[in-house]
Amino acid sequence: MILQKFMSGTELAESQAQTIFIEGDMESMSDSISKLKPIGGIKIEVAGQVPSGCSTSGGAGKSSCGSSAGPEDMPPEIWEKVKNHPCYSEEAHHHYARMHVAVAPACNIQCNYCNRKYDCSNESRPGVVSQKLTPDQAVKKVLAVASEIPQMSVLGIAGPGDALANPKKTFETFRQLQEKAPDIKLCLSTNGLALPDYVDEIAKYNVDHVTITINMVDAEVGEKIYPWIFYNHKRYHGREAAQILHERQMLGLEMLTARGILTKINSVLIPGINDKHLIEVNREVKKRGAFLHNIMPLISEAEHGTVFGLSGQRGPSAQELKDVQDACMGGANLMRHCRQCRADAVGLLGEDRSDEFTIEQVEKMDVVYDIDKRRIYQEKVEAQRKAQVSAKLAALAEQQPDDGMKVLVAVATKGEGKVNEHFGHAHEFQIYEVSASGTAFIGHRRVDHYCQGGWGEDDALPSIVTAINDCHAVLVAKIGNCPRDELQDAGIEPVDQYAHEYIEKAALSWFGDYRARIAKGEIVHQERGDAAIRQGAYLAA
Ligand code: CLF
Ligand code: SF4
Repeated sequence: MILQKFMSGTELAESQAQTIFIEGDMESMSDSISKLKPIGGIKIEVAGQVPSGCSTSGGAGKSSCGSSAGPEDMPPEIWEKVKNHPCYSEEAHHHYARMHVAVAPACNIQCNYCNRKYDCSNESRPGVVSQKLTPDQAVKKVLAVASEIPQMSVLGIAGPGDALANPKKTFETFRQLQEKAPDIKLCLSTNGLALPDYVDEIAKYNVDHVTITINMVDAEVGEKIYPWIFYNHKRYHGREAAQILHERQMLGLEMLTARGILTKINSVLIPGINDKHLIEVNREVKKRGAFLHNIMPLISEAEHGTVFGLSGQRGPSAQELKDVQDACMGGANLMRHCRQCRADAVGLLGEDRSDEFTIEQVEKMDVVYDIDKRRIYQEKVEAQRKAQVSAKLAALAEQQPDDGMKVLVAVATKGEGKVNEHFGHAHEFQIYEVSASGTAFIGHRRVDHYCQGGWGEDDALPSIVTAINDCHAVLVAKIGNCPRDELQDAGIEPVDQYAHEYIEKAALSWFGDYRARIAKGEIVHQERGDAAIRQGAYLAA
């Protein structure tokens, strides 16, 4: 069956078409999910239960907001599932890596923010292209990566089309991996159209984590996002297409919840189309047992050839994204550390080591999958995590009473939860909201490298300042004099005295010092402005 791609209102040439494979009542809610306790004041609901509303007021100050929850916030069996999943646990994302294998090229719907010359934009930034693999190649690659990167804990299938529009390849990959690498968690991402047909198979292969992209719960909104779907051998358009997609997404979510499979909902924030509507989406998915809600910015450029890119539909600013996320606090738990990975991503979130594992390189590798070596390494990671939490609690104990002040700080890190990256080497900054009551991860900002092989790239500096313009300080392992001066001129304090310390401890220590300087009259606190989310294709550093 041939499904053509859609681009700017016209069908693309048959030669660019993709082959698709389309095959194919609520049970009682699973014990595990219905037993979830409130997380940071947020209660996870299941269908049929009355929402309890929000008892929190915002991100900062809550150590266990959303996906940053810890073992004390949930039943042990849920913690076991999320504790080393870098997407389902914000804390884990500093320490554990994921990888994707691009075995799923076809798709069964069209989104206006997608041009499928590139990867599925539901998990990826637009404009990136992954190397497609057969299931056998994919399995070999997973074993190779897991041997080289022992903290690689999750294998996800996230395109480059839709995992469930390619069920044979997706499930054959999972089947082999379940046998050959039983310690690796399996994860998939889907638009949800085919989901109800495959829930049994998802459960059969112990896929514990499923992401569904849900951008609307109202077909009137949906018809502005989805021009068509292909369902039951027929193409549907407009509102009818959006209505079918919506019903299938809700059914699929309910079926997964009933089986105790953790679900994450991805929503692309499209200003003017679904920005206000996402609160409703958040409420509806929470009712149906979603574990996490990941609200991602639309990235839209004409060069991507998407309907939105060509029509000039813009993405949100950093403040607009944060405002929508904050407005959803009290609903389904929020994920804020998504990196919109490519369909063949490898490594920690925010780093991309896919270039080290092309299929040509993997074919030449002598792979020895040593499960004990991986376990020993991961035990060291757990010790490091505990030290990170202890350091944060100690820094919190030293704070003066909370006077309501909250500021953002940018952090340069290359993992392990530490301030351990040079300013000039950072290709992203992690953003934390800090108050005397705590720290909250609120997002990341991609930037161009400042350092280009030994010298500073002055052209990159204005774009870095724009990306972190809402921050009061930037915490780095090291920084040169030139960028230091320019950051200070822009009102952003460069801070390197907490090099190689844990991030939360460093941020809290700087914040305590900042307030002390204000109290002494050495500086005056000023509000910061908005920041820009970088558009355009991601180029691996
Ligand atoms: Fe991949 Fe997605 Fe699984 Fe994670 S990614 S299939 S849940 S293993 Fe993670 Fe990447 Fe964001 Fe996805 S950061 S795009 S949320
Ligand atoms: Fe593109 Fe993914 Fe939407 Fe399919 S589901 S059209 S691959 S963004």
